[in-house]
Amino acid sequence: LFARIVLIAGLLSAGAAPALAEDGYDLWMRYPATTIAPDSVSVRGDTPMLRVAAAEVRRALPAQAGAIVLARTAEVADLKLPTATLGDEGYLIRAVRLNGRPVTLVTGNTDRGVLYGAFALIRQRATGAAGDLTSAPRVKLRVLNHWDNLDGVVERGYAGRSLWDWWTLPDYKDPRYVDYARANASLGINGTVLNNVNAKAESLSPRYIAKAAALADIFRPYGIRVYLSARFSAPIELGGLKTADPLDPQVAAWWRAKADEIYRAIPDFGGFLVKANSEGQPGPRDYHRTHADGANMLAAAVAPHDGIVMWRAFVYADTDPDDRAKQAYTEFKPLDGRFAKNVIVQVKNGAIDFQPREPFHPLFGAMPKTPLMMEFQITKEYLGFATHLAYLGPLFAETLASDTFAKGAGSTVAKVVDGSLEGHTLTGIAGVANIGDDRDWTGSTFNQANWYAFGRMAWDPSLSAETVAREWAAQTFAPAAVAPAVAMMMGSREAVVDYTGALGLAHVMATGHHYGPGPWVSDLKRPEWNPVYYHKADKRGIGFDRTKSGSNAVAQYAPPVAAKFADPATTPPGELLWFHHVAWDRRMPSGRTLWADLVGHYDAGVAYVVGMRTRWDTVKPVVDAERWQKTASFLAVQQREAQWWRDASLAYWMSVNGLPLPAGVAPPP
Ligand code: GCW
Repeated sequence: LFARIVLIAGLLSAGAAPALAEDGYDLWMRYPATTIAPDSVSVRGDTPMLRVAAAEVRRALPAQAGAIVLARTAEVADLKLPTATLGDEGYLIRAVRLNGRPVTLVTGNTDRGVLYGAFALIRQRATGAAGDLTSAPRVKLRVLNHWDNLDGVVERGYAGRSLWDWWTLPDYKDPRYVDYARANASLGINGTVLNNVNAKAESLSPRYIAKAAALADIFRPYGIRVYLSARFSAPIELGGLKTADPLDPQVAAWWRAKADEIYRAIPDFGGFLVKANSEGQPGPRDYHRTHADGANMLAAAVAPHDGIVMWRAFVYADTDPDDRAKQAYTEFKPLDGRFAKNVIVQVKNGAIDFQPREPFHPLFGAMPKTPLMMEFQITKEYLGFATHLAYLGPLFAETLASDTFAKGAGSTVAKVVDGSLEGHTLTGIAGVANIGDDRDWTGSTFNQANWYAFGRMAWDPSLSAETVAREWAAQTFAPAAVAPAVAMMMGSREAVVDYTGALGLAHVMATGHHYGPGPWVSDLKRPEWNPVYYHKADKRGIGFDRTKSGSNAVAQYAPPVAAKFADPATTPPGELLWFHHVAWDRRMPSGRTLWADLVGHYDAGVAYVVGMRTRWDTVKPVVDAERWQKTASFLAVQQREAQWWRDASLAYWMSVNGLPLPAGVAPPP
């Protein structure tokens, strides 16, 4: 009892503000204990969005923040600010005089611009930056995809169960939904797909529409629109129709009525996301129709309400067993120009499936008449789930900076995605969320950085991974921990590449759960389920020949890119085995053989993890105990498992190539 009294007395004397959560619940919004006097922040206008913007600033900024005014540009027109470039989501932050008084003005052409400006001001102050700021997003749809099932299980989710408590919605509104919205708004994320792309028809039933509407109501003031994944066969399952054929008028009418019903409940509903004819999901091809037929039929249903359809290009069936990497291009490229105006095709960053490294997807740049949106995977299905530390900023940046050469040099994936290459205005980036109901949202502290980086780079695809890492770390840790954290983060994804299989190896993981090594797996029913199909290691060499002498997947790229990838000498070493079957004794740019290089990469990956542990030890005095310990424990797991990846993989490669370990490398225990 005495201890409790002391504790309570201590809390009281610490002031009214709540202590920062050591469990990571506050994400990068770890606001100071004593905040700005409420009347130092004034708002011109009164709307739900302006109210939450002001509330956030009041909550976030320290006492000495000075006077702050939030207002739409129309309210401060007399200042003649340069607001033309802000569009309807951008913001401007400036030191100005209003009514003779110096203030920091946060403005935008719309409430939404003001909201994003408010969060930008908070970020600016928290990261120690200063000065005027102008920014507008380069991508229109910045969307999370939740692979959340209606039973609460998150497919490929490693942070607990779904945030959405479908059981108590729509009546009970967990306050956590608001914090979710705040976190997303702080990054400029403006859409969320609530349910798994492996969708159940029931998610479109009246019961679930009401639940989704409750979430939409909560998210609306934060600028976040709700979308739903649609199961293509829903007209059969929910509507009792005999078919889901997209050209059947009854089917189209069913979807129109369904869209009308959804928009009655959610007037700003964003639209549908669809996975069709992939991994057993139903789709238009079941009726010998094209993806365009399917997408356009749904697009017509939402068009009267300004809705859109995000149609995924991840088509994975047994139609092209010689090279799975070619399927999406083969099916979609011929459909360029045949999609309705409100359809955007959502393409994964690479042609296989979110591997630690993949060359950019050949569809980018190949469908000039069709808006393409990027799909990144924030959840680390193939990069060690929540336990391994892998900062994905470099992966996102690498893909976005890749040059498609679609219209000559400089035709980067970023320019395809932001629409500037072909003049598209419907643009988007999706991220498969890593969020669950764990206290720290993402299963680990450093996984929060991946959510953060996704949002920031969706807003501005030209941001560097390091800038974003620094920003995140500055808001997440004490100043003394920032540099060590950033140093850990920056090479962490490459380390995962190294210890899971470098030089362009892919899909060498264990079956099903995708955790840990499995390059030896060869007995699964379909050829392309087996890792041996991807690495094709034999006595002579290793790698997938995707040149003319092999599957010729290189031909799916624009000629200069195809030429580069067709020749092992000009293929970047990091993608070598993706495109070529290479002799074990081939001389690499390093001067060593391929085999020696590969072994070196495995070792480097393990060594990097050891280095992260050492760095993390140095910040122990400045990181709270709970977050420090969880990360330290996970790093220990990561080291053990990096060694497991290396040793198991090397033992297998040695059983294939019969080669000894290069000198200087310790044999697996
Ligand atoms: O990466 C694979 C995953 C599946 C996922 C699928 C997809 C949602 O292993 O779990 O299903 O991709 O992207 O549709």
